[in-house]
Amino acid sequence: MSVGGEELLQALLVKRSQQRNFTSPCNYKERVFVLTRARLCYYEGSLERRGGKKGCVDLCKIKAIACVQNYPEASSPIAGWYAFQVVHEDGILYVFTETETQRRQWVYALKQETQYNVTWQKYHPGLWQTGGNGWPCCGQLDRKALGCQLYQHFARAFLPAKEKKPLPPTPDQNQVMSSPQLSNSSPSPLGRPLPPVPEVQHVVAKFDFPGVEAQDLPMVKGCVYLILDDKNPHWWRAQDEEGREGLIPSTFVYPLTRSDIEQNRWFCKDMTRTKAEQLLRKTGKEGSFLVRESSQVGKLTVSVYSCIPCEVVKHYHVKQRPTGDWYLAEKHTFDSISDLIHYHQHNAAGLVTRLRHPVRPGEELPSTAGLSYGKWELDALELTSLRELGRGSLGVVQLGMWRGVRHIAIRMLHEGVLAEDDFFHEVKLMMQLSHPNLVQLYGVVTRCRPLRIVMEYLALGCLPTFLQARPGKLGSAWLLEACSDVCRAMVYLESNSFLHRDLAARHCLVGEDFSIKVSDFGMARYVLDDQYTCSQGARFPVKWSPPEVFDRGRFSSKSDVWSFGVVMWEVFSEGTLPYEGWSNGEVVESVHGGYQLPQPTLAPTSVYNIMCDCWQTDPEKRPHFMNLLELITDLMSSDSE
Ligand code: 027
Repeated sequence: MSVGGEELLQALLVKRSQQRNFTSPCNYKERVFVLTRARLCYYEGSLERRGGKKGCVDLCKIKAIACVQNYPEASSPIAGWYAFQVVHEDGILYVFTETETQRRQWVYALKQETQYNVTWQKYHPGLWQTGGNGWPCCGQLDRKALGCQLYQHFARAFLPAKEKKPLPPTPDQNQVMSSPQLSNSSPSPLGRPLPPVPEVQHVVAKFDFPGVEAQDLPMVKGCVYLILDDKNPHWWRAQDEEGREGLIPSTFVYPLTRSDIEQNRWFCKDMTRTKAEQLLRKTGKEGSFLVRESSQVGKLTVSVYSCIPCEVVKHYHVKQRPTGDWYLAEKHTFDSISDLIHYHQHNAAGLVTRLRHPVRPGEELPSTAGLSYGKWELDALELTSLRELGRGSLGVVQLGMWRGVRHIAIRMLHEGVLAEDDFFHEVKLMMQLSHPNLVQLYGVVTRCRPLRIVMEYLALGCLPTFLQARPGKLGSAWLLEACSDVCRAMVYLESNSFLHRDLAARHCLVGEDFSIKVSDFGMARYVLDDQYTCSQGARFPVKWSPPEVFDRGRFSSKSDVWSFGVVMWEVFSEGTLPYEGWSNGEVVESVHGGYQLPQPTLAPTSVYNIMCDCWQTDPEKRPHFMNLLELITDLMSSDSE
């Protein structure tokens, strides 16, 4: 086969004809398009019987590849088809595909093949209109008018993974990493310098986002978007390749500059050792594996499950030679981590088993802050109930669906249990709170009865029940991690000057990936039941309250800290009720006398000391949540690996 002659793609697509007379109506022709490393050519005939060559564009002459908005009349032969353009030295070729997937495939491949071309600075994202209508994107009437949008080389997103350097440390999760994978100095495979990395921030969609409201920008998984405004932490203004703008949920994307390995099915960035073990054991499949960030900053670990001859989870550090090559087993080294994993998917080569089944939790959509931006009142007709999850004093909680696409938890409020006006006023603020360890509030239904509160759904139920069902199974590393999840949520609330007021293990829920999320934050203020709100009441959470709260009703972040200590106790007692069998009065009396809950059997003294820090009588002496998180994180890293 001749150099560059290998066929990368071939398909029957539609091409818009290149009229010499630019004002005459256009017509469309079916052509067999063939992409090789050197050329994009099109032929008459069919895929089976390719006819004569009708045209060809040398890839080195291509200036830009971009999707275009197709605006045909309904009667047009290409109505409903997807368009892209090939801007080259001699003109523009418009090509139409029947599906979005096919368009993506062609645009992706073409961009990949032309990524080192010197590209045009500006192009027209719109489709040139014949009949005197000009460019729909900018309104200019001259076909040769300068492009109206800067051409971005998105192809960088699709470069093969070459992680020659260790991953940079990530000291601050919130700080967007800006270290480019490809520096200007590194030569490209073709020996030409790479174009400079743009300053603007691009992101890649982790999931399809169909868009909810007109203000939203629909996203396709794997496509790249330009961020125009990220001032709101949860809903960002973004632009797609066609120049359309709109809002996207920030949890659906990751920054383009991050390592390509994150796109792999087996990569679980934030997974800890204990969560990995639990997840892998749950699969019960020989060779289930995942790759995660090790507790040593900047390093990766491969965790593999094997059940032959006996159940074990092995953790292998991904190591690197001074030459830059990666390896798990000394004898087998690779240019990239992706290559390394690929090899061990087929060869055990020193591992307990070969890497058979990539495992990644959270195929479920991540939560968004509200179901769409600025919308807190939901339409009852868009909610469907599936089954009852549980009953509380406020009402029944049901598992449901929103618009048939997203699982939700719906709390149906009993009549008169909540100070409705005050609560619904506060909802707008509470919806702004968004954190991976908080159960997201999605919105409310106030236009019809029963009133409903719609929240994020967590599939494994409430924490005490989860713990009680697994006695002796979880181990103190897992329990400590559960505490750190709760603590992270509380650091977030404290930093937003938001008090929980009723933190207890029963208000913590467990997700599919075994992460813990805190719910019902701030709700206590709106409950009308005297037995719950008044510290003498039978339902007041005395067992979770410090003296200044049950004596004088003085809530503060430091009273939340006391409650957190009790939650730690509940966790390390595997879901046992604190002061079991004691009346509220007995608890008040004992705590006044200096009584503290005893050290749980599973809690090492280092952990119990943290609980006791939370139970200082003087609220000022209790640590902040941030200090607690540091203490817990220190114990976690000294405990494993
Ligand atoms: N809530 N509750 C659940 C359950 C419950 C839940 C929620 N999920 C609540 N978001 N998500 N399982 C129980 C289960 C909110 C989810 N099975 O009782 C109450 C799952 C599944 C029951 C026992 C596992 C073994 C707000 C807290 C209402």
